[in-house]
Amino acid sequence: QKIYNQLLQAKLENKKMLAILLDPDKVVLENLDLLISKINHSPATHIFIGGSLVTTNILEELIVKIKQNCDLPIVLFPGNPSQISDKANAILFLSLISGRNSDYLIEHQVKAVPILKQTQLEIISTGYILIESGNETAVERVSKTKPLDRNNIDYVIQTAQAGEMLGNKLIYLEAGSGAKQAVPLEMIKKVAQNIEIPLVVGGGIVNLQGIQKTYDAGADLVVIGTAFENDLNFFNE
Ligand code: 1GP
Repeated sequence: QKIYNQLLQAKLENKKMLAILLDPDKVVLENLDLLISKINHSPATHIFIGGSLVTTNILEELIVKIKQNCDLPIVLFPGNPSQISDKANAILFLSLISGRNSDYLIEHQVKAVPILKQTQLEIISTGYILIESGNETAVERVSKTKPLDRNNIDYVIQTAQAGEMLGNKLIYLEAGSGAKQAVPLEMIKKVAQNIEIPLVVGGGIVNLQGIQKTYDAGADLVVIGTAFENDLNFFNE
């Protein structure tokens, strides 16, 4: 439980963490050296890898190449059980607890077990909560679930608390990749106040001020995907 223990320790010391999310389908392997050098010069503490339609071949090649030149822990953020590779360090074992599609609540997880049993991956149980963000995001489309109402903070708190009571080790508030609106700061604040486990927030955060505000609201780890993908100098701002 090395990576999770580091997350707990960081939370305890109020050290904020940052994950850069790489979608293997969007990474151009020829540009990987530059990408890795930008990551190494960024404040990132973790690399998350995942996407909606990734094949394992690209995934493994990408992880191996990153590991050659980068020491950050690599955490899988899979859309389905085909996106598991033992080349990574850990996996967010997600259950989409905001949705009512049993495939994403438990079925994919059951199917993933025989694959996971053959790996040494650290498994981090994560309550994944999709929040309405002003546009239909890939998570909503692929999972065929409705995001939670961004104005109904009480229901989101209760969902997060249910995840914690079920044994989730992390709660991830997700607006969706490329979201028009990020998770509301007031919601982050209230959820953070009402759970003990670390809080991950991502989706639609497009500048450094947005990251800072998300931390100030109570997030322990922020995920940045699209903004860095579009501009490798994002962190030089
Ligand atoms: C998506 O939370 C992540 O799963 C990151 O979203 O691409 O909008 O940064 P962005």
